[in-house]
Amino acid sequence: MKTRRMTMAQALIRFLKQQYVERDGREHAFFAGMLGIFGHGNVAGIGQALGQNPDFRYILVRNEQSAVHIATGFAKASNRLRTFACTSSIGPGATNMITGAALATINRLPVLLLPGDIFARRNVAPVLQQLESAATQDTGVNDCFKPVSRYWDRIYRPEQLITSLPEAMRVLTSPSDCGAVTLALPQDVQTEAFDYPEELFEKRVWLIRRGEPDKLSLDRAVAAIRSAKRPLIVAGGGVLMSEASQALSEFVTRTGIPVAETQAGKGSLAWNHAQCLGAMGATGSLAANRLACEADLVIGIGTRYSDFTSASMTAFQNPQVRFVNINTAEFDAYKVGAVPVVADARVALEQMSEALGGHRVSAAYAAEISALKTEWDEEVDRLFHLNGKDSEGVGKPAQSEVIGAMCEAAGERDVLVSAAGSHPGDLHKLWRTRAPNGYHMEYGYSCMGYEIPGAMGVKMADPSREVFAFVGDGTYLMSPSEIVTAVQEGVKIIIVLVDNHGFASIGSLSRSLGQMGFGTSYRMRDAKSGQLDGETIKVDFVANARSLGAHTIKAENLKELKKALEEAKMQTRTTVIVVETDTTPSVPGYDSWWDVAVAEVAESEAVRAARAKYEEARKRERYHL
Ligand SMILES: Cc1ncc(C[n+]2csc(CCOP(=O)(O)OP(=O)(O)O)c2C)c(N)n1
Ligand SMILES: [Mg+2]
Repeated sequence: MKTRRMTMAQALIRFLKQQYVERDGREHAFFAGMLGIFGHGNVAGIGQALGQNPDFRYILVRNEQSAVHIATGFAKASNRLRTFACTSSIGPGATNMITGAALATINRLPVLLLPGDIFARRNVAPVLQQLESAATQDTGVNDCFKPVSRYWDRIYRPEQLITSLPEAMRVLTSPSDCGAVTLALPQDVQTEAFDYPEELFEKRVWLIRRGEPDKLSLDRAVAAIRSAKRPLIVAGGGVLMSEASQALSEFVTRTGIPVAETQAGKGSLAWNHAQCLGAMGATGSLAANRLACEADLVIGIGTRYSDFTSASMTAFQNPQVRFVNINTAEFDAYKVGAVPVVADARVALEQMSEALGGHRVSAAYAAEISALKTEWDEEVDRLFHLNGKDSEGVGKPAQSEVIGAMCEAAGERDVLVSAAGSHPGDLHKLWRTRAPNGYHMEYGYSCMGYEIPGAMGVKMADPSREVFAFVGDGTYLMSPSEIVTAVQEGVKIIIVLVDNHGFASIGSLSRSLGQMGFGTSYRMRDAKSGQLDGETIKVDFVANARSLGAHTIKAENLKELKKALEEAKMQTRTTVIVVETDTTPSVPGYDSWWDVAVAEVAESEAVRAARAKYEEARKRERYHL
């Protein structure tokens, strides 16, 4: 056996450079490089190896959590066919990545995490940043990655890489099992040499399979569709990951079956496709939610049925409703008592289309779909132009007007990125997606702080698309620092920062539960009351973003916002547009509900009233068995 003597870290980098994936005859390098921050736990191992491999791009970031978000945004925008690895030191650098790991795993997106770990040799323990245990020496903070990783290993000896790396790649490239993969790397082992077999470093192409459906399951699904009077498709993120938009469009054009989209699945169809009813569930459109309520067959494609999609299990009220689920993951395919079709979305849609022949929904149902769609499109137009179509607006715009202006400024292929706050709900309802992956909402973990690094990952995946990050003031204050990395890398994104002085989302949720918005707005502590109900805190976001290196623009009204968006598109540098909004005209809910449990006993009359309403609403929650 031919071998090559290298350190464990050098072998790892050399291996990563040789990993490729292939789907539909197209081949890509799987890793675009490594993101990270060095400390004593990785500088002499991974750091030395990266320095020796300048052709493997290394990106120095500002926060390890953001490194994972960049990798995740990149992986999602690449339909899981590419990602980054992330390196950190031991201790806090490593645990900073845990939030990112949870986010990636929940969203089923591949990222490779390489936290440094304490000395395997142990004789110098406790080392700086080591968590000690009196019960065992075989534990440390990196064990916290276990529940948030799809594959987890600790490399105590350099040769363990040889068996661990293929397992890591299997999981990262799996259409059903992918998520965060964590390989904890003790800092001494990273630097230890071993005679690695040359074969480990040969180019390897991982096939991303398109799973065929089982014939019997497909027959049952087709029979269910044939006998349904009011079928509805719920399109989830799996449609986009499988690049099945065209197949879905052909399937629904032929059959007339309408499509409601989850947060991850929005943009599966262009917004103006005749069968596209827009958002589904708690943040759903009037059209989708009305049809869901009476549907007798729900065809879930690539969806996990989160509570936002099922409106906390109240969305589907037809007593006869049945489900067909097309999913690469058996786990999701079997949810809600469905006929499970464990398969790739595109393949399943093509085969179902063929099996259904000329089958179409009834003329009456088709007319109903079309009328609801028209009604919904008019409602979105109204919310985009609250003061009429020609009004340029005076004073602070409403959030729906900001979304309207961004939608009109964005080109056909441009991408909107968001994650947490009041805008995911508004955007789910209102954004008009024109091309697949044009709507990038991280709503599996809905993590404040994902937006800016996530948008950077999206831009790196396809620099030909303009990328807009929609960011609340709360999110911005939590994590603005990756702007520095965007400037460093010449990655241009447009950040629209909506300043409403705190948490509009959780504030209105709190008020809807009778709690008066306690603790949700940015106010000074008042000397008299002793509470956070003093003056509104003013933060100069323009100065802040400029200090980090961004081009900045302040927009006082809708007219200035539209001008700012045009200016931002011309810029080559990351640009931050700050706009204060009027939160009074909020976007309503449309026949939807979300279960947030209210206090069962309380001194406040308003909370008691909210509890009574809550108990009533919960009666609509159903089991689908
Ligand atoms: C990391 C993290 N912490 C807390 C939350 C809970 N949360 C959801 S939205 C929100 C407020 C977001 O404020 P902002 O970004 O200003 O958006 P707005 O609600 O004002 O639209 C909070 C605290 C979260 N989603 N993520
Ligand atoms: Mg806010």
